[in-house]
Amino acid sequence: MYTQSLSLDQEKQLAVATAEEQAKEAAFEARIEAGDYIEPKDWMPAHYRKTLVRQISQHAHSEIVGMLPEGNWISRAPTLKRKAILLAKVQDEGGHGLYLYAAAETLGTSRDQMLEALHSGKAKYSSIFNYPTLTWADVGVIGWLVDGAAIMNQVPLCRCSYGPYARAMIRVCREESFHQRQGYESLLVMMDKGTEAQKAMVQDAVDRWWWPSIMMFGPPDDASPNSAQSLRWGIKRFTNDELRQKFVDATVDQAKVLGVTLPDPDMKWNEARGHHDFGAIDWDEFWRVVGGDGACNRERLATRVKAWDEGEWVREAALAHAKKNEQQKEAA
Ligand code: BYC
Repeated sequence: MYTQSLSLDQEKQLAVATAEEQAKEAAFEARIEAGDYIEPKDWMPAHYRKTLVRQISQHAHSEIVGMLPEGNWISRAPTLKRKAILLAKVQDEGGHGLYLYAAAETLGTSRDQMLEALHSGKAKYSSIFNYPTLTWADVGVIGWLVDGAAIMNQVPLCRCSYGPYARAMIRVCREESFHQRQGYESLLVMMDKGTEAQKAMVQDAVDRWWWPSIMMFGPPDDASPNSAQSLRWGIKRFTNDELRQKFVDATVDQAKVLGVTLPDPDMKWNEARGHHDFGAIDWDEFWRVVGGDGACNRERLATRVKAWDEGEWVREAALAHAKKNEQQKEAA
């Protein structure tokens, strides 16, 4: 009665379509294998597109939410020089968000859709931005550790197989490296020339930001559902744990030069591994923060939603202006 059978013609068409899909997929895999960049108009598997939209849009959200913890200190920076540096840095982060939204849009998802996902809590952004910035030293430590971790994670993304993302990352990484250095330099000044209270403030900020910074790299490899496929497609070039280890190894000596202690009694050089061993990460805390229950999740999201709502008249005015220009051009 409910026959599902296809006519011979339909079966043939289906077989041809499947064979075509398979050929496209094989050609795509061969290009990935050869290290080619995939460009917006090229054929790509639906899952590759979806993975990129997920990662790039979440990266973009992280940049614009990442403006908030430091933005909190612009009006309280201790000198004109520090204020100018911080303003430039926070502005750069807004710019990074824009390059990244533009890169994600080339995959066919609109900026409005991406922002709706952020505002409704469906899309993630980096866990690190849900911690509060309690003192001026936090601004320096964010530059040193958070931007340092970001660079470690993002330099390999300059070789991501998707062209628009890879190209956006080149500029982002150049700017991130200035961000890292300004943070480290401001901490060096506090540790070299500061009072005992200022030095203690730096150590306290390191104590609070260290563990969240190494959580930024994401869950351990055996609990990272997306890594294997993203590595095969050349979206990611290293695993979460590999990048975390590189970051720990690079940071230990920087902490020594600075004269601060990393708050991990289990941290020690392991000659056999050629790496530093480090203590257990509190993954319950990580998932709690990712799940929306960190110290500042609600505040961060509410700030973004308010900015979006209050910016409505600006978006309307910009669209009306563009329309008027278009009409004037047509009339001329
Ligand atoms: N926070 O399978 P996994 C910056 C999620 S911006 C929240 O390993 P994947 C900066 C992950 O999304 C920093 N969520 O995922 C800005 C996934 O959930 P969904 C942002 C996290 O994608 C301003 C689930 O956990 N950087 O540095 O293979 C000022 C399982 O994870 C986090 C980027 O976005 C986290 N930390 O690897 C200063 C870089 N970690 O999506 C600094 C680009 C994981 O399946 N992104 N999750 O629901 C990446 O490199 C990768 O997406 C990640 C995660 C390494 C972050």
